[in-house]
Amino acid sequence: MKKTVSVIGVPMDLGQGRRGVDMGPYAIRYASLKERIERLGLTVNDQGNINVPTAETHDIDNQKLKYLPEVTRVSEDLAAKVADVMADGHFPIILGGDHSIAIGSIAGVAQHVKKLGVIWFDAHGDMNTEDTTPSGNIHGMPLACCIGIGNETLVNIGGYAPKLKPENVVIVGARSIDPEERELIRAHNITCFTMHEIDKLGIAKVMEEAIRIASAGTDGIHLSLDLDSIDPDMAPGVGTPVLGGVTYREGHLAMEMLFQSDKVVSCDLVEVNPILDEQNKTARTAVDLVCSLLGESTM
Ligand code: 6HN
Ligand code: MN
Ligand code: MN
Ligand code: MN
Repeated sequence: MKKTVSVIGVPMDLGQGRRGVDMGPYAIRYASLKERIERLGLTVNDQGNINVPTAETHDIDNQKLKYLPEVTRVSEDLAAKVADVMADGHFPIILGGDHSIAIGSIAGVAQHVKKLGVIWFDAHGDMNTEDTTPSGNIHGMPLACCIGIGNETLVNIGGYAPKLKPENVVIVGARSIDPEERELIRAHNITCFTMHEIDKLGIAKVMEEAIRIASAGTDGIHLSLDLDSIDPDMAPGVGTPVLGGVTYREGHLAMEMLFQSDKVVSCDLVEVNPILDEQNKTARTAVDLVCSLLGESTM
């Protein structure tokens, strides 16, 4: 585990339709992110926020991919920032914002860790392209962009593509996948552990497999943690909640196993929307989980 953590906020709400997720970085900081990580003996370097344009100042000029120019600009800025802190030897924690920010964060990480695996904790697949999207919302597309399919501009953020090999990508916690998205996941041979597998095999077995697949032939794992992977009882403050999610304890065991693997090099915490939340519960869950990822133990 690296000794310095760099926190990068991305107040992004242009990748989906519900306002308030732009306040996610503030909500997560307010849940004592820095203090909690410092208690683990790590140094925390808060880099502040990446500048994100306000929705009111821009038109949705493309119904297929809403706010494409704005999301592109933010993704490029974020990729550069993440690459910079990785070059300094830091562990980046990127605070969303909606999940479209993973396009930029992974572009930055994979610039350093060229053979990168990803564990995508999510109720959704985020594997839509501009041809399959039912919503036009870019937060439903970041994983597809990272494996090199979909909109050309988004696929090439950071000036290179693809960022990931599908064989090193694992989705965990899925329970709401669009029909065409399912076809893409299958066609690209991406491993997807849905809630069905978690119920049946148990989270320990699922994570053991997920870590094995994401680390096979790679030099590190990026964790993209969408808080809607967690059951709405512990994470109600998300834009697209889905019943029947990962429990609080399952989430913790997953993070503890990732810590023990010593493979994780970076992570995103996304989709925390304080306007939809109950007394910042979702941000607090996010902080609890990331502390487990960084080695907080129960005794
Ligand atoms: N997320 N599959 C839906 C869409 O609009 O493409 C929902 C995506 C949700 C994305 O939660 O990050
Ligand atoms: Mn620097
Ligand atoms: Mn997502
Ligand atoms: Mn999701």
